[in-house]
Amino acid sequence: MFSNKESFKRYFLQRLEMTYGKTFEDTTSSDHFQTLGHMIREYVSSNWIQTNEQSRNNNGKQVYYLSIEFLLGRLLHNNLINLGIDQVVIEGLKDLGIDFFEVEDMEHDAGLGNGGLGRLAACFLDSLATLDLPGHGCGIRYKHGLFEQRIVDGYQLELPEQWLKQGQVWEVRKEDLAVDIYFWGNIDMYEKNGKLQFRHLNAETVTAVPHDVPVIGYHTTTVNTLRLWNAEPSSLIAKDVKDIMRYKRETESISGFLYPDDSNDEGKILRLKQQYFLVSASLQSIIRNYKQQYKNISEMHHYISIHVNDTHPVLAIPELMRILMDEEGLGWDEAWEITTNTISYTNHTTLSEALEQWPIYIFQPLLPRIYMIIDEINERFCMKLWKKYPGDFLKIEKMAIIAHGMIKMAHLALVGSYSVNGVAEIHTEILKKREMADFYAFYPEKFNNKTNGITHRRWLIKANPKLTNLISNIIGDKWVNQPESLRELLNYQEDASLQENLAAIKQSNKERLAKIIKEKNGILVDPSSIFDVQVKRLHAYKRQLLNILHIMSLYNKLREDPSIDMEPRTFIFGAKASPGYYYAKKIIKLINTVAHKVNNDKRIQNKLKVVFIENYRVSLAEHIFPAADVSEQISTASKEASGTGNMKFMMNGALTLGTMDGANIEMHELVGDDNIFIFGMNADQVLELYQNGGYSSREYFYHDDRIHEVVNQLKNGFYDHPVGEFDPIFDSLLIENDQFFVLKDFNSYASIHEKVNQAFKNKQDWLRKSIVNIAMSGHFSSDRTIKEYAEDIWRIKPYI
Ligand code: CR6
Repeated sequence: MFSNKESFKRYFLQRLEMTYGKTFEDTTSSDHFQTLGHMIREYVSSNWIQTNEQSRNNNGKQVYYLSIEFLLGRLLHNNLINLGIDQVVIEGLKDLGIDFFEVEDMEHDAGLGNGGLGRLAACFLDSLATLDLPGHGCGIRYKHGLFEQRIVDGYQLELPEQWLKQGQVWEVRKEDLAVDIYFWGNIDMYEKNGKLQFRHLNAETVTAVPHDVPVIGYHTTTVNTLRLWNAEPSSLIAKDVKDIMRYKRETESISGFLYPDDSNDEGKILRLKQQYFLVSASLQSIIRNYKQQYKNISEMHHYISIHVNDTHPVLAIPELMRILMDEEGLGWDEAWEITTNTISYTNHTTLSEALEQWPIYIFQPLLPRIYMIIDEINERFCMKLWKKYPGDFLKIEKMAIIAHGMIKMAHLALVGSYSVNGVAEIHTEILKKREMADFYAFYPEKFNNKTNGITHRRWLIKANPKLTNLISNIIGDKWVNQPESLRELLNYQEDASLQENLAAIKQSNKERLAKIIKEKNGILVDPSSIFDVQVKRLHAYKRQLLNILHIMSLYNKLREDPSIDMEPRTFIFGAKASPGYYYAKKIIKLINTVAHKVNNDKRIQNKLKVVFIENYRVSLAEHIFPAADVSEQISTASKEASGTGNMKFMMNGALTLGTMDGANIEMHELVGDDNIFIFGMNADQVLELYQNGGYSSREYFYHDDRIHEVVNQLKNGFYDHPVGEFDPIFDSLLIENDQFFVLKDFNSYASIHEKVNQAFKNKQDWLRKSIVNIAMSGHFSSDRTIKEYAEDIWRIKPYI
């Protein structure tokens, strides 16, 4: 049906009429989207079946990637590109008078994630399928994804997200593969044939129903599966209607909404329920599949790898133990051998507030059998520690999985897995040397680094088709399958016609974004100004505050002398703050307050504009990255584990202005000093300051006029804000001694901005720098990352 334009048009019209029973003229964009989506699903179904068959027949190892988040965004256009039928469809629709991009707009983003961690999982799925690797995702089908952000009077408001409202074209509900999950109740121990047995009594049962989404590889026949679990009531006999209603409500709330936290531990019982729900449903289904194919459960780890994305799915360790012992009848030692050769774990942060811990008093009643198993794992681990460090109570207490009434999920992950990786070189080093130093000494062989990556198919080929064509015209299209060969562009960095074409493409991408800003914000921005962009979650450590304070100081300078030498600048922000994160929401209000004044000040001759784009999400990001000149990656060094937005900007030719943090360090190493703008303290300096003290933010406040002025403006109503509005920000800087060194890094930040200002004047050299960045960005394709996971951690091979 997609072999050529004519056949596509015929099928499309036929399907449209059959489904909606109205004439073509009466159909809507939404009808077009639904029809196209269903056609694609049908089109891939034979490859989907075939991929499943392949994995059943070739006795190869499979990996299951367990993640509490998959931030997929939209799938239509990506699926078309991966299937190689995008042109047929776009042209075919055009013949029918339909604008494909209007149809694309009908798709709701699947926002089943907060930020980097969830988007990483989505990029990984794309790379796994494209590389023909047997790797599948397991997640939760949240009814409401990440909240929709509205900005009203400068403040963030949150609305429930409704991606499922019009149904989901991509998913297939598989009721026959549902499994039951047990919460609460008590464990009955009894003896049978001289063996201790465990039985879960009086449990509350929840049924997990899988909804499978095809994951389509790029120009290949591989179609892997993302299995999203929906929580539903099981056929329970309840006493009265009220009871049934309560049970139904509580059950459905398990997959009701995604927790809107990023880098933060959310200690809620519902969150724990979600975690166990995901893990138990996934493991039951993985083992059921395994047993259909192989007889011997003792060899499971040769055929299956289970990856836990951060600690949220770490209960996979005790759950696998439970199944192997209680259901498959293995003894502890054998079950432990299998488990610790099956599970691998990625750590995504060193922020201590993000390290999950559960109080026993909450955990034990909810998951009684799982608690018993964790307790036993802890006992045995502590015994080993005792052997190695006899008498060192302090160390054992520090490393124990259970201590002071709390269960430490990261410790459980470290003990129960065979591989532990960080997500950028510096991050892994910090884990080894600092945060997890004791564990590194005990299990040095488990630790390894896997620097994050992004799929260049979505973030370059889809998001920036003009740049894609330009690159292929210069170096051919080998880079599409081997992104590292983008390096060949280095030979053309001085090429005047490439530079010119690149400039024209950037310009047109900026015009497209300017149009969006006009429509959404009613602000006119100049597409020839420098687009300086910071888009990411709002968090103190990411230092959006540093950015806005610097903008305030630029504004002060301009007010004094509007004729100063300054390239016109448009500062663009996009960020959601966790609804309960009061401080982060104040920063959003500050950005909008500054924007309001600056954008309406005629005296500064449009040299400065500030825009906060509402409801930042994947589909918007696809318009933002290609339009950026400058990428702000300004976290306090040591705090950002990797970052992945930094890679998307780089791939689209923006120049990075950043600290030596996360993957910025590897970007710097690849492009060299001349092609990146680095500022501020490095991680060692920051960590040293945390450890030994000696920083006083007030000194910077009192001794630096520029800092003094902007910080005072938070208090003195300069921005026409209500009294006290920004006190929490003021206090964080001066009373709480500026935990993220905003004031300390301020001058260095302002200087590097001045350097950017000068560099932008030299158009040719700027474009050369931009080419170098694109050329070196292939290293950050998630294909590279996934190959490393596949070879070093999972030991899986392609199907074909
Ligand atoms: N917030 C890190 O902070 C990293 C991603 C993906 C994060 C970020 O630096 O790029 O994971 N960590 O590895 C967590 O979510 C815990 C993130 O997205």
